[in-house]
Amino acid sequence: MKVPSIRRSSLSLTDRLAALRTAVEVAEGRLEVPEVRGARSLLAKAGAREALGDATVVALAGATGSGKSTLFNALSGGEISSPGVRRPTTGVAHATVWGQGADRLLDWLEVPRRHRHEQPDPALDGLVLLDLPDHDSTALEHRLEVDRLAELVDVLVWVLDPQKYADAAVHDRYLAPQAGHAGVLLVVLNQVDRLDETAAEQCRRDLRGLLDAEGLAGTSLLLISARTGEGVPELRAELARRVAARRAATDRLTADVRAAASALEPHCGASSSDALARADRERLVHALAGAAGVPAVVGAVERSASRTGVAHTGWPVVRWIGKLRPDPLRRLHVGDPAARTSLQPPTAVQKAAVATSLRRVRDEAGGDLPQAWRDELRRTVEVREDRLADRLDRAVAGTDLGPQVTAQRVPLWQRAVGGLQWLLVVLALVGALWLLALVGLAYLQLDDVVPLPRVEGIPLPTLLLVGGLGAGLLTALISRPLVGADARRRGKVAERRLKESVGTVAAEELLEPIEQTRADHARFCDAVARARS
Ligand SMILES: Nc1nc2c(ncn2[C@@H]2O[C@H](COP(=O)(O)OP(=O)(O)OP(=O)(O)O)[C@@H](O)[C@H]2O)c(=O)[nH]1
Ligand SMILES: [Mg+2]
Repeated sequence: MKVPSIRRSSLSLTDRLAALRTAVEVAEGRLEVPEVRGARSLLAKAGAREALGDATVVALAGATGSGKSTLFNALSGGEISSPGVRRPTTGVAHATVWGQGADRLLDWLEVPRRHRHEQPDPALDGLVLLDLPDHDSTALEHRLEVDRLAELVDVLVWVLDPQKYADAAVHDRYLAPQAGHAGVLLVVLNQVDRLDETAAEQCRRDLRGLLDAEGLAGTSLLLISARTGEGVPELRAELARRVAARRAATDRLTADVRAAASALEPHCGASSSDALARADRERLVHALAGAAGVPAVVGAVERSASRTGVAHTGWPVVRWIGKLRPDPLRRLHVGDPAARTSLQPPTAVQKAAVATSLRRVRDEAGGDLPQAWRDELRRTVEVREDRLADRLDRAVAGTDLGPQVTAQRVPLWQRAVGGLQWLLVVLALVGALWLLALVGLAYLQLDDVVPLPRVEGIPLPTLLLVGGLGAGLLTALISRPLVGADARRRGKVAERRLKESVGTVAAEELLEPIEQTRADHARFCDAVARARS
């Protein structure tokens, strides 16, 4: 006994072909292996069958009143399409489906009226029978509908009746053009119950002669009566033969698709590992940051902040010396995304660090993928490596290093210390001038006239001069480590922002393409598995 229902409950041929097509599309330009080429040519061969799937679509066509709907009902085992006395009766196509599925097919054929045959009939499993409107209709849309569906179906059954079987419209327009495609055509002469045996035989011979003359000698001709059921079993058997032939072709194609998918499977390998390890990503960003000169920029930010800090909080007597040196940050030309920086190109060591961390990420992403996909990952990365240096430099140039760096903002405490320094200078100056005045008074022997104020026994002008200078120096010394800490803090902010920029470049140029390739690999494997299932 046949067990088509078990096989058919698995994936349909259409779905399998679609899966194989997905696999081939993903592999396009990546896996140039013979197996992919094999699958591609199989798909080309499958061609239009893909749309129709495993079903065998049979349409009943003919003139109005020839008995299409009556025959359709007789085959379908119930009154599905109403036959009628008023012509034309059937306006839209009706369908009866034997077995499961076919919904997508009928959507594609745009047949809205559907009926599922109740009694399972293994011989007809997979048959989709359509009752068409009349081809010679007074209603134009009927004719268009017939022409449209006649193009799409597998088998066209022409239902003729004893009165109009020789109608030139049918023969010229529909039957004769099918010469050479005799296999897709089946001609039935209906309503033979209305003829006696001699007349029926006469009609049969006459019609046979017509068909032969049209080049349709290979087309079967059956005499039937949809009303009495005469000849209907023969028609059913003929349809079963067509279904079986179609099913055999489907089975063969299914086997071919499965074989093609099996051949692709070795290019799938074990599933790749999960998302890239955070540590490897970080190591890559760190190496890229090194090559892009991030430490140099951070160092310049720190030195620049130190220079400004010292310029404000340093001992005014010597702090101008620092200003003679140029700002290290300005020299690097950072802060303009459109410009190139003046950073040194990466050293051999930095380049090697990038290459190593990139290889690690790639190897990890490659996991246990087959060689072809690992090669693909390598190519994905290589393509980007060339423009990486330029993108990194622009990213570094365009990074906002923090408001304090960009606006060269001096912290409030440094301004306050700067003010204090000037105050101390003024005090020391007052002390110095005072002492100078005392020297003058002593010269004029007037030093006893003006009393000299003292603090704890120390003359006030001396205290002002020495104290002012000493306190200034001390303030500068105390401020130094604070300036350093502030510079390092700014350096940290700059470093974080620079690494973010480098991280974005790494993600866009390297990590995302790698992830994309991995996702494509997963899609490929999934499609292969489906086509093979
Ligand atoms: N005697 C006899 N009458 C039939 C037979 N088949 C159909 N008829 C009758 O013919 C008339 C037309 O039948 P339909 O089945 O509606 O014809 P149709 O081809 O579907 O017509 P349209 O839908 O208009 O294209 C009905 O009255 C049927 O009862 C048959 O085998 N013998
Ligand atoms: Mg009808």
